[in-house]
Formats: sequence, structure tokens, C-alpha cells
Amino acid sequence: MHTDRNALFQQLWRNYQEVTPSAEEIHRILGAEEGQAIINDHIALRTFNLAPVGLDALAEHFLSLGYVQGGEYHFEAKKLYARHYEHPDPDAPKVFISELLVEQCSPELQAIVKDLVAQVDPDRVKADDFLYSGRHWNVDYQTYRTLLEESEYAAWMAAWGYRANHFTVSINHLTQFETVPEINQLLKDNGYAVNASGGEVKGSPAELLEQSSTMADRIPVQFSDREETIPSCFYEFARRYPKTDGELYSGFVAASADKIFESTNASG
Ligand code: OOG
Ligand code: NI
Repeated sequence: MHTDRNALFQQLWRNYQEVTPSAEEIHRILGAEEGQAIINDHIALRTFNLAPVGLDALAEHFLSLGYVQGGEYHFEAKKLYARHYEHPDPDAPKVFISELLVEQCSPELQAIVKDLVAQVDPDRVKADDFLYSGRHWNVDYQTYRTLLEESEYAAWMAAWGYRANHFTVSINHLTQFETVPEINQLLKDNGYAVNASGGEVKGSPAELLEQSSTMADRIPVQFSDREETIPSCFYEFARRYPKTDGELYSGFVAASADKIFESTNASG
């Protein structure tokens, strides 16, 4: 486990950038417009609900850094469960961790995923670098395609393994931009696809959170039998609104999250 929060997020960012060239470009576009550091609202991680890699095992890395558990979220159709974690330091990015409820999936998917997870060394899960260690299993392209037919999430996990699925820019901390539609326009002006599932702006002031995201970059992956280009990771943008007590809302909105998961789908 990391003992230094900044070191963990730096490594997560470095590993994410390797497969998300658009994030660095957009970072630069925003940075150029902003002339100041970009603050992350949150990052997201994915996993399967199987020992030794379930949501709780990933969360341990953040609990040991002083994070506390926040809300929980259910995604029945996608067969996902998620929780968020937040830190007493308001500058610390929040963490959204989801897991696929494998037992609800087909026997074929269950067999494939159990075989992948069986290849993970249980001791490695607690290691400093686990959260950005990528894939711990052999998987061929046809197996990826089989998973893709049933669960985009399972296929993404099989191909990419453990890494930040996205980083999220805090729009509240930007000075040149205030709204999600402004950011979406900037993205489109620079040639990026905005996830339009459920609308380009997800959430509302009434829900205290508005979000948008790019569609994932497409990057070549080395499967055990061949290389194929598939969706990798995406970049997200969040604007939070104050609750009645004046503090910014720190939770997530399940209906919005449900659509943001689709940013890694093969077609938006
Ligand atoms: C997480 C999707 C949900 C949010 O901010 O609501 C999410 C994922 O795609 O793994 O990031
Ligand atoms: Ni997110």
C-alpha cells in the first residue's frame, strides 16, 4: 500500500496517460487556457467482485491513506455495484470504485472471469503498485469478443486490468470555464467526441452534480494471440453545486454514472 497519496495519484496518472493520449492533450488545452494547475474531482477504478480483487480489496489502498467510505450505487442492468470514497482533505480526489457482480452473469462469462482472476497473485493485490499494474492474466482476442457481447465492462476489465479508468477535471476549480456545456464545446472544437448517451450533460443543478466525458481513446492492445485496437480510457469533467449547508455535494448520481460507464463502449 502507498503511504504517500500524491505519489499514488501521480503513478495512476502516468499509467493512465500511457493509454489515454487525449487526456494529456486536453489537459494541455485547458492548462493553456487556464495557466494554472488542473484539480481532479475524482478518479474511477473497475474490478470483478471475486476474491482477491473485489471492490473492498481496491478500497483498502485508499482507506490506508485516510479515505472514508461515502455513498453506494447500484446498476441493475449492467450488473454493477459501486461505492465512492472521499478524504477529509478537500483537495484529495474522490475515488469511485465499481465491481461486476459476476454471479449474476452467464455461466460462460463466469467461467472466463474466474479463470482470469485465478491468475492474479493474491499477495500482489496489496502491493503499492497494484492499482496501476494493468492485466494479470492471459486473454486472447476471441475471449475479449465473447465478453464484449455480454458486458462491455467485463471486456474492458479483461483487456486493461488494473488502472484508472478515468480522471475527472473539477470544473469548479477552473477560472476560464464555468459550465459543462462550455467544456463540451471546447472538446468538440478540438475534435474530441463527447459521450452523448443520455445527453451530453449528465445530471443537473437539482442533483447537485453535472458531468460530461469524452469517448475513450482507441489504443492497440496486445492480446495473447494478436494485437487489436480497442477503447481504452476517457477523460471526465464535473461541476458540483452546494448543498443547503453551503458545502459542495460530494456524492455521485447513479443515473449519470450509468451513462458514463458507456464512455468505454465500442460505439457511442
Ligand atoms: C465509472 C462510471 C461512473 C461517475 O463519475 O459517475 C463515473 C466507470 O466508467 O468506471 O465515473
Ligand atoms: Ni467519473
